[in-house]
Amino acid sequence: MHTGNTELRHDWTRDEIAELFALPFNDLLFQAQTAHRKYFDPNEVQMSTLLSIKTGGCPEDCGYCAQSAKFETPVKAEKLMSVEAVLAEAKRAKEAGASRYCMGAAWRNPKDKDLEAVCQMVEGVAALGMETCVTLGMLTDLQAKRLKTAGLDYYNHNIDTSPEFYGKVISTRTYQDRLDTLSNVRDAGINVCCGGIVGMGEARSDRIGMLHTLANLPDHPESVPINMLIQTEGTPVFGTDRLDSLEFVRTVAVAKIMMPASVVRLSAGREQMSDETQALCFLAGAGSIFIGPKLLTTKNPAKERDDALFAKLGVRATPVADKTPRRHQAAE
Ligand code: SAM
Ligand code: DTB
Ligand code: SF4
Repeated sequence: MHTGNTELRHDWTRDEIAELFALPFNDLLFQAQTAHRKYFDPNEVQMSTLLSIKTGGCPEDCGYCAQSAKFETPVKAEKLMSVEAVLAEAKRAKEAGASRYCMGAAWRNPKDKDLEAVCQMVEGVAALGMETCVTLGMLTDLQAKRLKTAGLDYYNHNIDTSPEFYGKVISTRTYQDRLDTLSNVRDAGINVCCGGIVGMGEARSDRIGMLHTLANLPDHPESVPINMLIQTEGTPVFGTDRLDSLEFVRTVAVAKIMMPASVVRLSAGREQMSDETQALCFLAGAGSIFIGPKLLTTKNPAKERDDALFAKLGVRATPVADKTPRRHQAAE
């Protein structure tokens, strides 16, 4: 049984992961916080801001997503934003304290012409002194290389859930499609941001299966977003029972123990979470969040609420100039 040493493992069994999930809560959180401290400053949280550069009208049928054209949701399809408009938003996010700017597009995959516009956005955001991240759907190896030459720091592409549950949520592309894009991103030398969503009606065994896939990739993703499902009326998963908050915290903690050198991101769902749940997520090793009033199409906590929470917890933002979270030296 793994006890939180500094070795990065890629040979986790599902039984071992189930044992971690079943630990008494205090033991689990202690182990996760201990693992976190080997690599990160425990009072620093990296802050990113998201922007939907191309909203809605997506041809995919991801059952959780308000942007799919297959479902009747309140989200209206829009065109790709102009480079100037994106850079103006990025500047505001930097002034509000974000060190990374993440741009998302509701595409199955980018057309080469659109990719050129995204590359200009990446170059412009990097020139502002922020890290860059984009999430554009599936990429070919050439497209991944093109993004790398534009200076892209991170590509977000989630496996979303376990291989078994995946087909219950998405039918228009396969788990293997996701893995192929991740491998193209990795081979291009771009940092990988890959995680998933919980609270879609999956079983604990699916959360185990999801973390099993992530930690057993040839390299752990540098960033592992754990999203709590945000329910939108009209999507197939709308009306699913809300996942217990402590099970969410457990998922963050197990992710941290399995991938201690990765930044586990407390991603979608903070708006609906209590301060106490968020504090437990930080204790469980979440080292990164989204700030700003909006995620892609849904609400994120207001600045006043976040500032008050960070002050109460003594949490500091990873400085913008630092760009990457500080890692303790001995650990790698
Ligand atoms: N279209 C691209 C794709 O799917 O790869 C990029 C954008 S997509 C919105 C990025 C990720 O956001 C999804 O993979 C999913 O994990 C997450 N996401 C989307 N809708 C969500 C929701 N309602 N609640 C929580 N996470 C969500
Ligand atoms: C990720 O894992 N979570 C972010 C980001 N990657 C792109 C997206 C969350 C989307 C939440 C629903 C919305 O705002 O539309
Ligand atoms: Fe499209 Fe991405 Fe939403 Fe799936 S998650 S429907 S690919 S925007």
